[in-house]
Amino acid sequence: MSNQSQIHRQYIDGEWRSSDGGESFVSENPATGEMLGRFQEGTATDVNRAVSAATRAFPDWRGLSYIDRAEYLWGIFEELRDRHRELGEIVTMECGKEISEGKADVTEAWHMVEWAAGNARHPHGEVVPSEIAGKDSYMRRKPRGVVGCITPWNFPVAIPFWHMAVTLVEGNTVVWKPAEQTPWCGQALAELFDAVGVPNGVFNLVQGFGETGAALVDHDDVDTVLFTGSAEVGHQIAGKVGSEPGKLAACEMGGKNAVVITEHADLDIAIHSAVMSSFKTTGQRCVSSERLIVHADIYDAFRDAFADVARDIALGDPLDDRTFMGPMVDADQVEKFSEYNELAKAEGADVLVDRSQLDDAEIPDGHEAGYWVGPFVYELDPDADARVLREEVFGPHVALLEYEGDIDRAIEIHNDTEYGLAGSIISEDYRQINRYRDYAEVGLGYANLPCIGAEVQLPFGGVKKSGNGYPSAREVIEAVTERTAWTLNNGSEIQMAQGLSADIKTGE
Ligand code: UN1
Repeated sequence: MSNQSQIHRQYIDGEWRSSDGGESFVSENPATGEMLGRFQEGTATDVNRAVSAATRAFPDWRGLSYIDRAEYLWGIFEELRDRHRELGEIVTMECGKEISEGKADVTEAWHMVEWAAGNARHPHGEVVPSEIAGKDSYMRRKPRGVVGCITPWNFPVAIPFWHMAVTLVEGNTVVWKPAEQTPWCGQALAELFDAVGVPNGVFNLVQGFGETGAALVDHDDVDTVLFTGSAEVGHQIAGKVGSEPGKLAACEMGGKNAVVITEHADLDIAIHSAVMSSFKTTGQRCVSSERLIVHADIYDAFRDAFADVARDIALGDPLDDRTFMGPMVDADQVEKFSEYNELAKAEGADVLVDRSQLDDAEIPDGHEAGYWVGPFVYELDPDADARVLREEVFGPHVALLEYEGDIDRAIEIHNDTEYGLAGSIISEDYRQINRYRDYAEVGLGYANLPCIGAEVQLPFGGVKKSGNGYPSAREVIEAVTERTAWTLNNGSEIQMAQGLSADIKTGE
């Protein structure tokens, strides 16, 4: 538990500073309803102070070598590893995902830090030949300046490092606003930056809600915004920032992801992959699958087995390692889940499993005030004109869609959504797998695996409504640097490419 007697402050310019306003908010354990800590809410003035500090820190920070900047990150890498269990428990207590997921979140964070800091010693850019023998051309990168990072609650340690690790090593400075549901994780990470002695102003933390985030996005001196979260907010940010010359937003948003299970699937792999894709993190990953597209030849066997697991899946205290599903994150998320479950019924769904209202006996002792739900699984015609087949719920809400015909029919159903983040195919037939690989509209694709669990050394990003083309994790580098195509003349005369004359002609 964070120190309950104090109201945690913002971390600005290397100091814990009191917020300009008098407002504060609490972090709550979604499994128990217990208060975990109280945090000051950042105002536009606080954001302004943080951005000024980051702006002042930028020239010296960019003046360090990549390797010197990375040294600070190695300090954070050590801390994340040494405090794995403790930080994993904080993640689990604050966002409700079970302990193996809480710890994996911290592991994913140190993997990202390791990638970014290790990359400092790797070649950056390319040497490119010129048409003119005496010219050398190179691709070089420069940092963009102050980067505003806005991160979600469901990966409260990993995703901040997707944003910040590469950003800092590339020579930018950061102002970070964590999700309002997970301020304690924000506090814990700011304490890490403080402990390793990152120069003042290079990293800054402001806590708060959407208004605090908006002040960061709107700030004139924040040219780059990294956002991971809901499509609704991401599109607002992308629209706003995109209309301002010189500004850039890299937004990673949700999905309406699917697992395709063909007539050539191994049934055990299909069930295992579908259960993990739909129910890990209680369905609250942006890569979670809310659609299972199953061939008619295997449909009945798959449906019966999947529904059996959904009826039995172990809900419980997320700190107990026998638990598979913890609670949802908050009351709003439970309400959204219930609304979409009702909508599914209204849109003609045949409900197979409805554990949206749990019996008292299913709720772990001492956890009555938590946000408990179980799986909601239904069958629907894949051609139904139904919002539940196209809109993201962000919960254990899963449609079983039976199809007939070949792999192209499955891909047609798969692509019938505005989103395009993650997807998976289960098949023993390589031709079906390759067809799906080439035509499924996703940024992250899997075969004979769940559609979750991307690793940091891959770019993480979606297509269509799921992202705006600047993937995060490894390839956030594209968003936080400007590339220069640089050409140097080694000769003593100017010669031009493309046969362009370099002669200066005058009247004489
Ligand atoms: C998210 O779904 O919100 O691919 C992020 C995964 C994780 C990250 C997911 N590495 O499941």
